[in-house]
Amino acid sequence: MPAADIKRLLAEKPAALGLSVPGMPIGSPGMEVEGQPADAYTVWLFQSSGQRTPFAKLGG
Ligand SMILES: [Cu+2]
Repeated sequence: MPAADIKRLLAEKPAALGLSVPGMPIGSPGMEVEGQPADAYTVWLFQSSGQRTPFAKLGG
């Protein structure tokens, strides 16, 4: 997950448990593959209620 999203979470301090990027999408930090285009992926916010909502949409 991009550091910018973690910084945004810490700055905004929503009532949430944390962020997740499931599935190790190509092009996410640490998952870059030379010669392969980045996947589109979503950074999910897990709320204290147990619901998840999109926090950021990246790549693609
Ligand atoms: Cu990976």
